[in-house]
Amino acid sequence: MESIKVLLAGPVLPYLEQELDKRFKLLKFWNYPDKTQFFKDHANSIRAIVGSSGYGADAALIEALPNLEIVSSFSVGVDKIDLGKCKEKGIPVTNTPDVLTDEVADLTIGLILALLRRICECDRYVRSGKWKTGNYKLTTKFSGKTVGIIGLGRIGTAVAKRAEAFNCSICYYSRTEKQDSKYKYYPSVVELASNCHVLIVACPLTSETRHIVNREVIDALGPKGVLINIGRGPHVDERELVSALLEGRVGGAGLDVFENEPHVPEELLGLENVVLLPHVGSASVETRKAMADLAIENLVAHFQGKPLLTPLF
Ligand code: 8YV
Repeated sequence: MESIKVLLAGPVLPYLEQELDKRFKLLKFWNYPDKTQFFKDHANSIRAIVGSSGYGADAALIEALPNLEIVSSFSVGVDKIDLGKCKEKGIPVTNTPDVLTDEVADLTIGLILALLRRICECDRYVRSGKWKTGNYKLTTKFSGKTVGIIGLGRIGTAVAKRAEAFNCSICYYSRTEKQDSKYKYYPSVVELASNCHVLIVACPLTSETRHIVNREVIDALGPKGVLINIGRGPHVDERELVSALLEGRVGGAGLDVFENEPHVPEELLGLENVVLLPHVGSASVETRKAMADLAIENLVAHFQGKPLLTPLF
């Protein structure tokens, strides 16, 4: 397999880069600034692309590689891959579901608690020495609140289970009602937002879910509600969220993802009712290793002519 050319779309976990490099002829796309020359030298011989949540394969890249056989993503979200183009060309796409579900769900609960109980703010209060002279602010209870989840897939369901342990009532929005779910279904995101305290975005990013949290949804959530985004930045109309936070039209936000990562709107940096994380939902040693191994195993299976472990198609 050492002679099979695999294109790594962008920098990823060093472990994944090393392990790919051991097994394949790995080409790191960002190491070739002269793309014209790169395509002249390698376009006909690249057989696989490895992508991630940050770097994928758009239609132009897929078209440029006539012998591309597979795209393996080191992420569960595949919004950076042109799935339509892959389907059209019969190129299978794999991702890393399940192995990161617990990690992302755990972080979601952490983000809710950090926001409502002001954990980060309290930490800053102690570090700055203010505890010796001042009074800390009271916070908001999480247990027993109503949690609304946009997208009741693997991650949404894992978050729901955890929130149940906090005696929360759970409701959700998804395109269709889940017949086997015990949670309350709302057929619109606005209705969901009007009926919950904590609104969580946990659906895949597609053209239909882009800006699924818009001004109307944010206003429906209101000053007593908080938004948690562990999906993708573009799920939320960030300009509208920033205005709502500045104007006090929404209670707060816990954000692991942003529209233009790693750029975070300047206005958010000064607010105490937000918790801002650098897209770390899956970022534990254990989980990132499991994701990397799965991304590699999918490639190995493909080149050994075996069934793919986690194919999208
Ligand atoms: C990324 C993620 O994979 O799985 C996803 O969709 O967003 C993350 O787990 C991770 O940031 C590496 O790109």
